[in-house]
Amino acid sequence: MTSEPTFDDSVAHRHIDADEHDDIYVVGDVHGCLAELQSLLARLDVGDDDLVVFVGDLVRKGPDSLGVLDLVRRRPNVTSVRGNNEEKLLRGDAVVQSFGPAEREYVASLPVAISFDDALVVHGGVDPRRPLDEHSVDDLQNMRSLAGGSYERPFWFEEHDGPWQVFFGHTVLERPVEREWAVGLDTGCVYGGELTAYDYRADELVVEPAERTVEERSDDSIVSPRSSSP
Ligand SMILES: [Mn+2]
Repeated sequence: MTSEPTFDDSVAHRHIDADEHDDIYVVGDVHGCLAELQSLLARLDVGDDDLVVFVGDLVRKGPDSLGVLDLVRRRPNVTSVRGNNEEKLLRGDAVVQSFGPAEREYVASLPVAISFDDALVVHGGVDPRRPLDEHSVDDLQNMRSLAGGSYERPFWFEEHDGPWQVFFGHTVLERPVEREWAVGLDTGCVYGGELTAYDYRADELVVEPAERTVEERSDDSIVSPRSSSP
């Protein structure tokens, strides 16, 4: 598939021409873990012609939301989709004390979906039972279980079979999800796991271990991916 994905009018979408970039990296939930993000970006050796796309949840829970946001918004070739934690800020359901109007304006400017080639980056995921243009902002930011309960299997990424290769965060994973049509990158850095990037051109994962555990998370809300279907 070469055409751009189409969305409901309420969903802000940005399409990026992959040909304008050399390396492309997609990075999992950062949640204010600035030190790990700096280490990861140094390892990736991101240049001006490369592209870095975050799956959202740059902020909240971790030690330095402001530092992470500053790093991302300063560079034109670094961008992010809006996660449910950014959405909470915009809706007034959460506050980051260090944020002023400029930070809030930047968060509001972030799209809910970013696409390039056949890749689609959203925070939560897509519902394979419905066409893409029938997804709300909430759907794309919070998608997880297809069974109703938050952590009840099957998860959407176990059923999704294209045509978009979806990169996502939101669901904290024991290890990254690497399936043909779904790549899950939230390996719980803020919970003492790792910060994970996917190198799109090389088709490989780059993993930065957490320096410390900032928040505790119960094991039943950390998902262990099943081995991929053939
Ligand atoms: Mn998150």
